[in-house]
Amino acid sequence: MKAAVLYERRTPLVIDDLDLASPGAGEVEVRLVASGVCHSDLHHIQRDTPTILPVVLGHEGAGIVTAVGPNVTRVAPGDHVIIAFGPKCGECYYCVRGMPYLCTPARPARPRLFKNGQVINQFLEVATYAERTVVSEKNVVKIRDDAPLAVCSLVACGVTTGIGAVINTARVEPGSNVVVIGTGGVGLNVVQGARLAGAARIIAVDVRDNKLEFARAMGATHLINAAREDVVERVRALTGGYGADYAFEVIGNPATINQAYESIRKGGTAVVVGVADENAELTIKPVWLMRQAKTLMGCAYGSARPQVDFPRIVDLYMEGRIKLDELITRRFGLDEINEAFRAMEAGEVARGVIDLA
Ligand code: PAD
Ligand code: ZN
Repeated sequence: MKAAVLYERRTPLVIDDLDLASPGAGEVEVRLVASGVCHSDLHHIQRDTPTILPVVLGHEGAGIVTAVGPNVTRVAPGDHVIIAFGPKCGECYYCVRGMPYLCTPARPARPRLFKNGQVINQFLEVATYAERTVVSEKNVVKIRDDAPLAVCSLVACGVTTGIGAVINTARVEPGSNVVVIGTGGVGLNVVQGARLAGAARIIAVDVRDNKLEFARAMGATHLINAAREDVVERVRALTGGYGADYAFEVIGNPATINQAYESIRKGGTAVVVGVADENAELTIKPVWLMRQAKTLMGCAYGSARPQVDFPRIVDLYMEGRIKLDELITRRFGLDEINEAFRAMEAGEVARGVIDLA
């Protein structure tokens, strides 16, 4: 079975032949159809993170169930599924409180990928840059058969995170003024989440004009190129001098998190979606946090409950209420995965997708 392996940080992924375990109790095997290319994967290539190498990256996948182990009840062979990344034990402190995006399982998943007997780790317990994967049945969400799977792969991370940040995390009210800083694969979905929520103004901020044009197509009403314009000043000017009700940072950089915080009005909410470097620190004056009564919040995986949110998002797409096809600028073969990361870094694509079927 072919998969893209990260053997050493800051080196290209290697397309390698790996052995995949048969599904054990509570596990399923999925033939992957597609996997989106998310910046979070790139962070683990470029940065020193807690992820243990060697690892098969990829966490934005969809496919078809090919086999199930004993005691599997949620899905059967032939089912179309979107894969939800990260542990989803269903029993820990967070899972039972409806926050599976914070799942802290008692035991890690067993190793399922091997090269000559050596364990190869599965990124976030899913490892979707591969032809097939074996995951817990709790990591798969059955979806309707008539939804195109390649497009639905994006629901596994970028779409759910972006729309979820607006709907679940911040709970944006109709008529709000919303700023989205960083309109890449995830930020574009914050833009369309804001449209779905009925935001009045959706102010897209990026340093690349092509990204801003993508944002306009997803529903942004105003565009700010941060390379040429003062973001905070422009946002204030567009919001009657007050600042926005909500700002979403979707890059992962302390300077733009500060920009989000400065862009909101008194009593407004700034949401950090971007994943910052492990050692990055943020400086905010607590006295202003108090005086301006602002809220600064983090957003993991769009605060989503995948078993509820994935089918809903797929229905929204199938009813023409959200755009997914427009997110996919380019498709790549598995052997072109390093080129797909280059294209993302160069800002050439809204989202790249690896075709695996
Ligand atoms: P992307 O590379 O597609 O988009 C990033 C965008 O930011 C690009 O359009 C850049 O041009 C733009 N950008 C870069 N610097 C600036 C700047 N100074 N000002 C304005 N715009 C800028 O990445 P992505 O959308 O796949 O991911 C974005 C972040 O979200 C990244 O940190 C990723 O790790 C994180 C993420 N978080 C979660 C979560 O659960 N919170 C889920 C998925 C991704
Ligand atoms: Zn992601």
